[in-house]
Amino acid sequence: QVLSERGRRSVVNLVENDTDGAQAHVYGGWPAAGSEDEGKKQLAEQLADLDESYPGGLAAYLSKAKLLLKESADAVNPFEEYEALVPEGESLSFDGEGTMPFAEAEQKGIEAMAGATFVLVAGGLGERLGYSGIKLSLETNLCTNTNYLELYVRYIQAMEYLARQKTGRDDIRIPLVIMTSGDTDPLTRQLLKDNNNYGRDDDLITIVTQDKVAALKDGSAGLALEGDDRWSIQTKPHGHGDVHHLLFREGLVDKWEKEGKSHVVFLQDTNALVINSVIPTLGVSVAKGFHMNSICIPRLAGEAAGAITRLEHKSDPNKSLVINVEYNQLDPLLRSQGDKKGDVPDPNTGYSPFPGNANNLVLELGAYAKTLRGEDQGVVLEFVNPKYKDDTRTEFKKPTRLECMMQDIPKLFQKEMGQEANIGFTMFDRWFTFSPAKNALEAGVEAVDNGNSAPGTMSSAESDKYVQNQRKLKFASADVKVNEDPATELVKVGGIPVTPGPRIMLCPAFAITQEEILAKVGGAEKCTISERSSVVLEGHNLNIKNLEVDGALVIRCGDDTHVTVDGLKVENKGWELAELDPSKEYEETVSIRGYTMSKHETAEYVLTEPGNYVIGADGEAKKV
Ligand code: UGB
Repeated sequence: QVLSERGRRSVVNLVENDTDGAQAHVYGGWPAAGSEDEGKKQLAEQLADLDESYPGGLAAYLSKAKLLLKESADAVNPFEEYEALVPEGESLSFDGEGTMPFAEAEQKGIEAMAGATFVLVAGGLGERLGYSGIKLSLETNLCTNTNYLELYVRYIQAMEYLARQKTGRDDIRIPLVIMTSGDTDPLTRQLLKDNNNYGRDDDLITIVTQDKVAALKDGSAGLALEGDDRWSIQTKPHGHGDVHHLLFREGLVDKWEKEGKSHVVFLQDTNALVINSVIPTLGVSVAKGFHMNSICIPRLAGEAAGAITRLEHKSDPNKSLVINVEYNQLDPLLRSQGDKKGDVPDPNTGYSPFPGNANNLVLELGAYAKTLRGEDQGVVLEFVNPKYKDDTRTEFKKPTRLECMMQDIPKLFQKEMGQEANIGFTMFDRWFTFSPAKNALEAGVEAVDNGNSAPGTMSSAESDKYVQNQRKLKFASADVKVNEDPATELVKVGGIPVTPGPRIMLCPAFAITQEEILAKVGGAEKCTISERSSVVLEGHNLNIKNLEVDGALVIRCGDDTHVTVDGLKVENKGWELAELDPSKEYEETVSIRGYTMSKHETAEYVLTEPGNYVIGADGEAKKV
C-alpha cells in the first residue's frame, strides 16, 4: 500500500515474469508493513524507472540477459557461422593516392555539407585516461587551449560558414546533439553554460541522456543489489549503442527529416584529428550511395580499436555483412579460422590486414530513419562480457550487464533493408584521422616501451595534431619541417615521443578543407616556419602571402576581417614545453599530459573589426 501505482506495477511485473526465482532476493522476504517502507518505495520506484527506460521494460532486458549469459557460460562462439574476411572499401589520401582523388571526394562532401547534422557520443568516463572530469573539457593542445567540445563546435560552425558561402544561402544551420550519461551530464551542461554554448543558438545544441541499465550478479541474470543496500539495484552504463534508440525516441530523426537533412555524422569524444575526414567521407557516401560509412585507418595489430570485417555467412549469403568486430573479439575469432594466427600484422605492411575502426560514422538519413522505425526502434544487438571467477564460468568477479555499441547498427540496417543496405567504409592515413586520447600516461609509456607506436595519451594526441598541421602546410608548399619519425625526429617528454615542433594550429575558422589550405597558403611567395616555432592561425579570410616565423605567432581574425600577411618576419623567444617536476603535485589535467607550456614571447594579432588589412614587414596591421 505504500507503493505508488507505477512502483507497484513494476514489482508485480518482476514477480510475474520471474519463472525461475532468479529475482526472489529482490521481491522476497520484505518486512511487514510499517517497517522499512521508505526502502520499499525507493526500490519500487527504481524498478519502475528501469522498466520505463528500456524498450519492452525490465522483463525484456532480463530475458535477453538470461539468453546471452547462458550462451556466454556455454562459451558459444558468436561468429560460429561466419568467416571473417578483409572487406573491400574506399581509400582517400590527402597527399597521396586513393581509390578516389581526395579533391573530388572533398568537393562532393562540400556540396553535401548543408545536409549534415552531428551527434557526439560523450557518455563515457575517462577511466582509462585517469581523469575524473568529463573528457570533452580536456584541452586538445596547449597552443590554443581549445577543449574537445569547443573544437567540435568550432568545426561545425566553420562547416556551416563554408556551406553558406558556397550556396549563398544564409538559412543553413548545422545542429549538434550530444549524448551524455548520468556520469557526464551535469558537467557537460555546465561546460556549455560557462561558455555561452560557444556562441551557438540554443536550439542548435541538444543534449540527450542515456540511462544506465541494471547490473546482474549471476548467470541467471539475478539483479545485483548496491552493496549492503537491499532496497537499491546496482546500475551500469549500457554503451554508446544507446545513441540510436535515443535519437529515435526523442524525435530528432523525424525533425531532421522534416528539415531536409541528408546525413548524420557520429563523432567520439577525444579524437581531434577525425574532423579532417568528415567532409571527404561525406563525399564518398554521396558518390557511392552508402547508407553507412565508417571512417577507418590502418590498424595496428592488437590495438584497442575495432576492425571492420566482412563476415561471410557459411551457408546463407543473405546474412553476410560488413561490420565492426570489437578488438577483444578479433583475436579469438581469427584464431578459430584460416591460418589460426590471430590478430597479427601483415608482414608486408606492418599493419593488421583489417581496417581499423575510428568509430566515426556517416549515416544516410533516409535509410537510418527507416531502420529506426523498424520493430527494434534502434536498439542495437546487445552482448555480455562477464569476467568469470574461474573456468567453470558460473560466478562473476563483479556484476555485469548488457552492453551495446553504436557501430553495430549494420545488423539493424540489414534486418530492415535486407541486401539493399549499402554499408561501406573509407580509409584514411593515420596521421590525418586518428589519434585519440584514451590512455593514462603510465599506460602510454608502457605501450611505447612495448614497441607499440600508438600510446593514445593526451600528449601523443596533441603532438599528432601538430604533425598533421606540419604536413598540411608542407603539402601547400610551405617551408616547414615535418617532424614525425619516432626513431629520429620525435623527442620524449614524460616518457611519450612527441614532435619537437613546429607547433602549428590551423583553427577550423582558418581551414577545414584542402581547398582552403591551398587557397590561403598554397600561393604564398614565402611561408617559412622554423622547428622551434609555434603558430596559431584563425580566420576565414586570413591569407598568407609572405611570412617568416622563428618564435611564436598568433593571428586571429573575425569573420568579416580580411587579412593578408605580406612580409611579416617574427623573431622572438617563443614557447617551450616544460617537463613536470617529479617531486611536485600537479592538477589531474596537467599530470595526465606530462608537461606544461611556457609562453615566453608572442607576436599576437587579434583583428575583429570588419575591413581589409595587411600585416607587412614593419609588423603593423594596416587597414587598406
Ligand atoms: N560512450 C558513451 O557515450 N556511452 C557509453 O556508455 C560508453 C561510451 P570508448 P573504446 O576509437 O579506437 C571504441 O570507451 O572501448 C562514448 C570503439 O568501440 O572510448 O575505446 C564515449 O564517451 C572501437 O571499435 O570506446 O572503443 C566515447 O566518445 C574503437 O574504434 C565513445 O563512446 C575505439 O573506440 C567510445 O567510448 C577507438
